[in-house]
Formats: sequence, C-alpha cells, structure tokens
Amino acid sequence: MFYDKLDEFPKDFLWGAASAAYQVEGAFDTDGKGPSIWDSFSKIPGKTFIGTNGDVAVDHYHRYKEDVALMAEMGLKAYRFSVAWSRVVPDGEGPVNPAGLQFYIDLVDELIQHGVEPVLTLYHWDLPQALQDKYGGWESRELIPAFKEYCRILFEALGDKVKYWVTFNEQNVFTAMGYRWESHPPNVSDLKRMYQANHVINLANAAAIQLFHDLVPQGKIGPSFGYGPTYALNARPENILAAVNSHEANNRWWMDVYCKGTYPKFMYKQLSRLGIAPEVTAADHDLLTSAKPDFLGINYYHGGTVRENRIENTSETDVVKKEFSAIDPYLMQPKEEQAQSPEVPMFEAVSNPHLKTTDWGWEIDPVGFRVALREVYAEYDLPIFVTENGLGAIDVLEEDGSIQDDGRIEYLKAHILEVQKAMTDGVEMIGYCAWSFTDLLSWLNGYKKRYGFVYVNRDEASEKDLARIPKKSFYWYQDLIATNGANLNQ
Ligand code: BGP
Repeated sequence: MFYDKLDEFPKDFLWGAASAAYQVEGAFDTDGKGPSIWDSFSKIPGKTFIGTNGDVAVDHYHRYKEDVALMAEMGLKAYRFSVAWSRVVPDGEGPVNPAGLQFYIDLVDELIQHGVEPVLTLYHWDLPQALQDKYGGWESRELIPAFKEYCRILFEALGDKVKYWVTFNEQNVFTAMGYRWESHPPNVSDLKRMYQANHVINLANAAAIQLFHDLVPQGKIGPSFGYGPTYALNARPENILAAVNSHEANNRWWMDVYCKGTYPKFMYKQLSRLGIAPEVTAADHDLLTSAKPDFLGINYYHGGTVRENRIENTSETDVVKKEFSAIDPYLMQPKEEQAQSPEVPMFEAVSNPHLKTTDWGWEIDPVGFRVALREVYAEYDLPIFVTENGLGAIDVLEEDGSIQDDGRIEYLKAHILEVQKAMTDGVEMIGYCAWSFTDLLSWLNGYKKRYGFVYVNRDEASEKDLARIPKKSFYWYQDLIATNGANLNQ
C-alpha cells in the first residue's frame, strides 16, 4: 500500500531501548546471586568469542543510576530489561535473596522517577544453574512450578509499578541454540529433547500468564518472539509451498501456541512421523488454551528465503545456498548429518539476491519488518510491542572522542519508517525498543559486535574504564523521540 502521508505515531507511543541481565549487569556473584547456566557455559573453552563472559559485562549492576540518567537525557520513554532469576532466587526455587530483589526494585524506582516506563522480561536465557543440575533444566516439568513461583515473587514485588511484562525472550532461538546447535547452554544436540524442552517452556509461559492475570489485572503480559517472514525464492509454486512450510516451522510453531493454545497441524504431523513431537496431555491442552497474552513482543532482525526442498528440487540448483557466518536462529536449516531433521523434506534456505547483509551476514530487510508486523497482527489480532530491533556493527571511538555510527542511524531510520507504514496500514503498535541502549556483551560475539546508542569503553582484552559515551545515534534517537518520529522522513 502506498500513502501520500503516513499516520503520526500516537502521543503515548513507547520509544524505548532494550537489554538483558546477563549482557549488561556483571556482578555475577555479588550480593548473594547464584550461578546461572550462562555463568557456567561461557567458561567452557571455545564456546564464546575469545572466551568472553558476563562476569563484569558493562557493570550495569553498579552503574544503573548513571545509565538511567543517560536514558532520561535522551528522553527515552521505555526501557526493557530482564531479571536474572538466580539473583532473586539463587537456587531457582529456594528462598528469596533480598539484596537481589532489591536491585530490581531500585532500578524500577529509578526508571519511574526519571519518567522511563519499565518493561520487565522474566526470562532472557539465564536459568539458575541449580535447576539445570537438579532437574535437567527445561526438559523437566518440575520447572513449571519453579518458574511460576519466581514469577509470583516479582508480580507481588513489582506488579503495582511495572505495567508491561515479557515472559520468555525468543523461545525459538534459545531452544534451538541450546538443544540443537550446542551453541548456548545446556549445550545439547538432540531434536527430541529440544521439542520436549520447548513444550515445557510453553506450559511455563501459559502458567505465568494465568498467574499474572490473577495477581496483576491492570498489567499487560506477553512473550517476545524472534519473528522473521519467510519468502519464496520466486513464484514457482513448489517454492511457494516451501515458504508455507518454513513459516509453519519457524513462526507458527510458537506463535500459534502462544495465541491459540495449539500446535500447527502439519508441523506436528511431520514431527510425529519422526517420533520427535512433544506429548500434549489433556491437562496441557487446557492450560495452553486458557492463557492468552495481552500483547505480542516482536524481536525483528531479518527473515529468510527458501526454495523447494532439496530432495525433490531439480530445477533451481544454481542459486547460491545460504552461507551462515553464524547459525541462523530464524531459519533453522539443519546440518547435513542430522538425518532426522524435519525441515529437509520441507524447504531449503537460500540467500536472497535482493538484500544486502550486515558485517555478520544478517540480511538487512526493513520491508520484511512491515511484512512481519502485518502478518502477526492479521493472524493473531493482538497489539504489538517491538521489543528488539537493531544493527550489530563494529563501532570506532575516534580520537576526538566521538562515535560516528551513521550506519546504525540509517538502519534504524529505515526500520522505524516501516513500523510507521505498518501502523498506517492498521497494525496496533504499543512501542518500539531498539536493541540496545548501552553497548553490551553479545552472547557469542563479545564486544566486537556493538548495538548501543551509548558506547561503553571496554573490549575483550580489558575492562578499561567502562565509561559511557553517547554515539551519534544517541542524539539522532533523542531528536526522533522529541519529535515523536516526525524527523523520520528528513
Ligand atoms: C537477540 C537476543 C538479544 C541479543 C540480540 C543480538 O536474539 O534476544 O539478547 O543478543 O539477539 O544478538 P547478537 O548479539 O548475537 O548479535
């Protein structure tokens, strides 16, 4: 659709930025915090970029006041952060650690005092190690009551101050990376176990939403999903069918469960055929269908392009196959040796000849953002909160002390413009959180790949002085917020 004039952003649109506990806080064993699975995994040689870990990260735990002051200076309307479960409940299900809980109460108070709306993520990948050791982590149903209890603690402590809550961050990504690709904890490669863990997380998600609606009726809660539209390489019908398959495997497999409480049928049958479908009991079905999110958090970086599965495909062998510099979380194209892989007979991922990529090989596709927002809103009819979107790049601290991140400004501008178009189309939007506010630890790429509006003076070799230095994009976003998006077309 083309418009001469786009709708204005609503006055209360939440212009925000996001982070996650393990990536910013540091203080990994301070004030009674227990270890998480990321504290252990990041210490395994060869697992992260030159051995980086979140022991110190960007020391947000000790510098949150300075960070919040910068948010206020920028005029930020919302800050999305996550709570480290093992800071609040060190053993995952034992007694509360008052100092850990107090940190989040103080952070929320600080945000509110500075006019920044807190957006709290309950789980951004750092499961307490004790729950991994005791029960085997998310594969066990024992984690459902443990998660529910942890949520209750936070709902009771912060339910009157925090309106927006996110249950799980990118369930599709952390289950694939953790249980299939051995690149996140718990470092497993087993599809059956992956689908089992994923099912337990679905149940925990539903249980948390139910409890929230009982305890915090005035609040809003939903998951944040790593969504990417799936394109067919061209109009060849076989490729269109492949895109339908890929959409079901990579998006609907989660989104349908969140919103409708049921798994999509074709993918479920495909997994059953391979003996790796999760078992859904009658009680599971009741729980999943009884809990509905109030909004959908969408993390958007890119989508993917597919063609007919390589078993049947005979006509398009010349297109360059997608080369991943890292594992692509959104199009989980299987390794050759995984004979059981459900996707092999369904589709094959290829690179999109129309798109450029970032330094890390991620396709840059602003229009895909609009497609994503349109698809999600049309299918699930819930307001959307963009909970992540941003550009990972190498930023240079110039001799004059500035950081000229024009590439990031260009990226964000193009993407936010597509949000405005989607909104003009009719999508109901709550807000937009860029990833990220300050630079932070990239799970697998250390401090080389930066996303922040604020540079943090540290690298892999040294913590230096951890000074916060606003980048050029900081001032650009400040102006965007001040004009409520009116500068986007300039
Ligand atoms: C998302 C995660 C974030 C963040 C972002 C960038 O998948 O939710 O926590 O890490 O991706 O990822 P990366 O640092 O790998 O580029």
